[in-house]
Amino acid sequence: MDTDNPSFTPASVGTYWFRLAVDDGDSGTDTDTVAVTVHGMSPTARLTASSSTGRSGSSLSFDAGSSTDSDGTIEVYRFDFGDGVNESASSTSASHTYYESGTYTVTLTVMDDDGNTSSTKVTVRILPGEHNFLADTWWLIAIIVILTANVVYLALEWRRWRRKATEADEDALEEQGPAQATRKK
Ligand SMILES: [Ca+2]
Repeated sequence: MDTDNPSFTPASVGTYWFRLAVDDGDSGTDTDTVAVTVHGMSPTARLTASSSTGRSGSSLSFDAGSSTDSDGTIEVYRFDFGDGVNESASSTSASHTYYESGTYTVTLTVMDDDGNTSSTKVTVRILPGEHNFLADTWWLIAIIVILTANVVYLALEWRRWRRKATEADEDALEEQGPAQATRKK
């Protein structure tokens, strides 16, 4: 190549040797050699969570399917869920259940067929597990219902007893004579 600034586009991964030879046209020559290792293009990791928030005890799913490698293929998807659990797979998705509330950083690392890696992160917030009001408080509701039924029963009994007592009083007064009954009333 007869130029000061030659360029070369490697077609594949590997080590390339470049040799420079100079000649001053007057029997003066020299050469130099340089090695260049071509690693290939790094992949691009892309990660999405099915939801940015979740409940403890419920599963969240993660999708790495839009990750790319411009000059090859992605061989390994490694999901680190941020709670000490991770999994490596050739599948582009993973699901995970968190058992404690908090904020977790999920890291996806992808590796291409040349061994190049790339990472990305998403953050998910885990809230305490969902509580069912009736399931949690049925015993309290039962006590309130029983107490209320008792109070209503006692109130009705007391009214019936009062009515009976009043009727008995009236009967007693009528026996004593209408004059006295009128006066008492
Ligand atoms: Ca690549």
